[in-house]
Amino acid sequence: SGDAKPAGKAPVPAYAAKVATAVESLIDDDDNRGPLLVRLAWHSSGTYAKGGSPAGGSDGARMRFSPEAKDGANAGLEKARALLEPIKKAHPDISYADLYTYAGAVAIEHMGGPHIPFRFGRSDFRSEAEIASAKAAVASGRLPDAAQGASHIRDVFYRMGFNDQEIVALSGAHTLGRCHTDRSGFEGPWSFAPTTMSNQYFDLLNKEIEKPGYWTVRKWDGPKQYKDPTGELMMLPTDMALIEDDKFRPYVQLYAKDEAAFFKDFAAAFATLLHLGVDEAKLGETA
Ligand code: CCH
Repeated sequence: SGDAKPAGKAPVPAYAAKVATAVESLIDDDDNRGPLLVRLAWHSSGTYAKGGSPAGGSDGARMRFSPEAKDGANAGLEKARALLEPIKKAHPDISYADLYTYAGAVAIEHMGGPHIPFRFGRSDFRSEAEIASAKAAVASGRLPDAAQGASHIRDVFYRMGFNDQEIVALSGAHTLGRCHTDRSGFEGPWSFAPTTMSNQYFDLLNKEIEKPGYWTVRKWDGPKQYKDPTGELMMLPTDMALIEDDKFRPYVQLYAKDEAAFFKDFAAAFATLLHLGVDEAKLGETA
């Protein structure tokens, strides 16, 4: 018979829209959850090493188990995973690995950002032992250290396969959310609207270029961070590195001027990030 379809990519699963709605209501319930979900998606994916052994990345949802569950860089993300647990219970067919990344994509769009192209198909490890026997355990140290500078940022993101423009675009996620002393040791939000996706982070960094001295080192007991003239906002040393570095700085200036360019570049780079290390053959159609 002539109507057999060639084997192709799996269609977007039927649960996708319901999961998206459930994630959106989590964000609407409590303003602080969207940024936390974006951080979960990023830390799930950001362990990737091009050509690395283990490769890392979001496939497998290893953050539920040691060593990633205990990585200090992931402090606070147990809260994000707990928030998503009822959604996993209600939609058991979605893998944790898809859920942890998809929730971040949904959160970006629901907070006013661009649509993030997303493909389902990741699978889950079921235990620490299974991760160990697959030699897939990723030791701590692959996620960036906020106390460092441009060369460290390049080491980490080049390892994932990103270029300078993509590094700056991805960093714009810091418009969202805040630092917590009991998680990272740093304190405060980067922007005045931390639950709205915008280019405000770049606008605030650009103020330093236009008026040097806008950001100053905060005098306090905690780790080195910067404060703005209002004293309400903060920047990390890695954020300031984006304007100190000659190759990063032009992208900060571009995105400060042009939010549409930021959204377009962010959507592309964040989509790439969420799919790093996932076998192309496992991934379905783009949602
Ligand atoms: Fe980030 N980030 N991030 N970040 N991050 C923190 C919080 C968020 C670094 C350090 C920190 C990205 C890149 C970097 C988010 C998204 C992204 C915190 C505070 C630190 C420290 C954690 C706490 O205390 O709760 C460093 C260093 C880099 C790169 O060099 C990238 C890339 C993304 C996403 C695309 C989001 C969102 C948050 C807010 C989380 C919240 O709970 O509000």
